[in-house]
Amino acid sequence: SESILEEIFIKRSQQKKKTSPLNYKERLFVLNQEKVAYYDFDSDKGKRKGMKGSVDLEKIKCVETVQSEPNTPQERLFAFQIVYDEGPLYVFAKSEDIRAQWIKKLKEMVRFNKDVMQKYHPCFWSDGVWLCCKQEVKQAMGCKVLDS
Ligand code: 4IP
Ligand code: ZN
Repeated sequence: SESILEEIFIKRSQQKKKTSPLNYKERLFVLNQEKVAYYDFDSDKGKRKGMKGSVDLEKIKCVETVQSEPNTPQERLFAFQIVYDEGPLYVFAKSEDIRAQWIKKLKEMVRFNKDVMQKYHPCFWSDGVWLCCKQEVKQAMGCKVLDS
């Protein structure tokens, strides 16, 4: 279906396996009516390459900013999270405005999903711990209430 928003973002690897590396990749993100998908991108030709992953909108439980850590590199200052069954997908926008635009649009589109979260983690899951609440289980209940 037709794309609603497109933007080049940096994303953090989701680390779906215990052995997955922690790294950051520049990807072209495309939001359409069904999903948010990210693609490999040829920056010279300015063209979309293969799809690397996607999240079905109906699976999304929360879309919020993420508090950046001290000494965060400039290109990762404007973080947001797309939370679904697999956990959080961390995405980094180039500006606060672009981040706000995506969060607003995504929130509108997932508002009536089942299992939307009443609580979330405002900081990163990092090295086996939630930096906000220090809980050591990835699935641990969020520590901050969302005013819906
Ligand atoms: C990969 O690292 C990339 O970061 C993947 O991101 C990521 O998949 C992988 O995590 C991670 O292992 P290498 O390229 O060094 O192998 P992308 O798909 O954007 O290329 P995600 O799931 O984040 O898309 P796991 O968790 O899938 O293993
Ligand atoms: Zn927390």
